[in-house]
Amino acid sequence: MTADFQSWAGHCQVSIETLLGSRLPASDVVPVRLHQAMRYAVLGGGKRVRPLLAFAAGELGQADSERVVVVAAAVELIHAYSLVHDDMPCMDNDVLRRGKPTCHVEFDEATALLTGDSLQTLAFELLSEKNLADDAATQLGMIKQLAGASGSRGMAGGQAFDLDNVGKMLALPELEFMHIHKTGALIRAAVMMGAQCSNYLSEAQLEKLDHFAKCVGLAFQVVDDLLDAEATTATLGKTAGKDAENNKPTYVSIMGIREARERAEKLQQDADQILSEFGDSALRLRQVTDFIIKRKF
Ligand code: GRG
Repeated sequence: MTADFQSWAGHCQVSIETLLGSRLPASDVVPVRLHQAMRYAVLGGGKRVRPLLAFAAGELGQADSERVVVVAAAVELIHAYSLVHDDMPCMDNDVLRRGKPTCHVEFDEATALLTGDSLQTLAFELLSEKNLADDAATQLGMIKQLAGASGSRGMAGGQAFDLDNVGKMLALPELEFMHIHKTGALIRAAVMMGAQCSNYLSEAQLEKLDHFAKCVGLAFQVVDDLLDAEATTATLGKTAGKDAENNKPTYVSIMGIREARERAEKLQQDADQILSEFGDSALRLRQVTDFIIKRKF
């Protein structure tokens, strides 16, 4: 990771943290326990990969960063909600997330459920209240995109498919179907919504970015599977080795570590190939992709 990228990413992370901190209800506002849990689940942790993608896509189109940070925050709120619900006993039943006890362990199950619900609705509140695009139709399109990416034909649907297939052997196309929905849809929304904050990108360019985002979404998941198999709980800040323990189909269980690593590299090449058509303006997107592929946590 170059110093230049590190400082850019650090700057994005500070601006997203500041916006989220100011838009999440304060922890002394009633109902206090719920607001404390919402802040606990969102602030001070996570790599903020989806916001980084939104910022990088925004830069590609020279979008106003004050718009992009709102879009990035909305996507991160949906992501945080999904982690809170995913960790609950009715789903993955995990006790560690972002290096600290999961939300239902720190608070309780009912609070965790309401925390996820409230983070989800706050995301749409943010997206609907600010002038995020030059015309209302584009902004409505963003809201629709995030709703689609989060719901039963996106992330929640992918999660349902995942839960249905625990303990079963999946073929690669089925595994990819699951990940395109469960993880890929939100990553795609982050890129596309960041790009849509700009007025300068053509339909053809947006289509290319969408293709890029699909490659990155899958690459993210391949690396996530590799890390689950290879990294430690201390490095990940979440329980390592859960996929094998829960007998979950993954890229590693289907194709082994070496081939999964090759698949991630091939997806990065495909992503870079698409970005080459954008020249230097895609520098940040190339760097975020590289960070996603080479990350250690
Ligand atoms: C509960 C509707 C619902 C959906 C849950 C995304 C998801 C669906 C579950 C998370 C479980 C999981 C570990 C999925 C694999 C990929 C993933 C989303 C990893 C966590 O994302 P990171 O690495 O996390 O971006 P940080 O903490 O850095 O934000």
